[in-house]
Amino acid sequence: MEAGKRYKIACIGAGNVGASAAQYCAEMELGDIVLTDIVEGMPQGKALDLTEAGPIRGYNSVLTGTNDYADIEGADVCIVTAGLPRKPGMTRLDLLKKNGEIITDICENIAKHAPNSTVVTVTNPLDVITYLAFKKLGFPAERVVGMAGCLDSARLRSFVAMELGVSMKIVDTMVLGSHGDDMVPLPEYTTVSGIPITKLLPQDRIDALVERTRKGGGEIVQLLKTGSAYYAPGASAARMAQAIIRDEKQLLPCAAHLTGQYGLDDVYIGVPVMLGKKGVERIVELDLTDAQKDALHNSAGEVREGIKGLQEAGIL
Ligand code: TXD
Repeated sequence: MEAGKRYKIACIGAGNVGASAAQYCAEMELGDIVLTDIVEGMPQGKALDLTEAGPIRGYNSVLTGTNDYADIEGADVCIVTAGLPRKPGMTRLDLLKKNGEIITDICENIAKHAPNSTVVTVTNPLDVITYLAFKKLGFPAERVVGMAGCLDSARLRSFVAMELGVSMKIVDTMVLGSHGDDMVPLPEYTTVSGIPITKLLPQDRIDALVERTRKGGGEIVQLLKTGSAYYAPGASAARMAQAIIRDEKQLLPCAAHLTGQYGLDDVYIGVPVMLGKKGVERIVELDLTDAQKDALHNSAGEVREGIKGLQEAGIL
């Protein structure tokens, strides 16, 4: 963190996750925040509403809303949540193409107006979209990183804490792989004050918590009936922005560009990443069991399928 510098965070997509990320960034006073969306008035309204919460919550971030990408000029971090939800009758591939077009347009604008920023992608399908963003932005891979593992691990951490009746603050975990059903949780790296949960819980309970994490997004969708999770996703994106802006060198699970690590090349997938002011400053390679390695490779296979879909559609 440079002394005296005011940082700027652009939340591109001011829907549920984007606005929630903006709120958490403001609460942590990470910098000034620009909410951007195609819907006229909505980002402006949310920015004003969040500004009016400032005196009560005691933050001094300046929040603005806009429909004009020129306003993201000079952003240090761009959090990209823009996209469309899947509509009835739409296949996964239809959604990928639609969101692929949206992300392509956004990346052109980020490259033009915030060429030195670090980009945190959130839009689904996360790993494929992050790869697309990396290709379209033309930024070094260090400055393009995807948010999913932070959320998946936060879910597992909260489930473990609830199960054991301990504070969430003392539960830590690492979740690898792509976002969704193909995630690869690592129970032996899931600890309570340093004690692996494999020593605290029977295998069937660990399996149940891992399964609940895998389906974590769906559980919320079912309860909400309309829309999907946004508090924890927003908090996770803000957590990554915090690690970057404050140069924390935090080890967080993030979608990063692999170039041979874990035996995978030229794909984005969730791995432990050291996040600091340069973005992805290091990718940590853990010793995995053969089953975990296979699961990670399966996960990467799914991501490659998505990338192929974008290539066939002429988007990549
Ligand atoms: O772990 C993760 N990565 C995720 C991902 C966790 C939760 C949500 N995840 C995905 O994030 C979700 O599947 C979506 O793809 C995004 C955003 O979810 P959110 O719940 O915030 O969706 P909303 O509320 O529909 O917001 C999307 C906004 C909406 O306001 C649109 O008007 C806007 O995106 N949008 C655009 N903004 C700017 N520019 C363009 N072109 C654009 N198109 C749509």
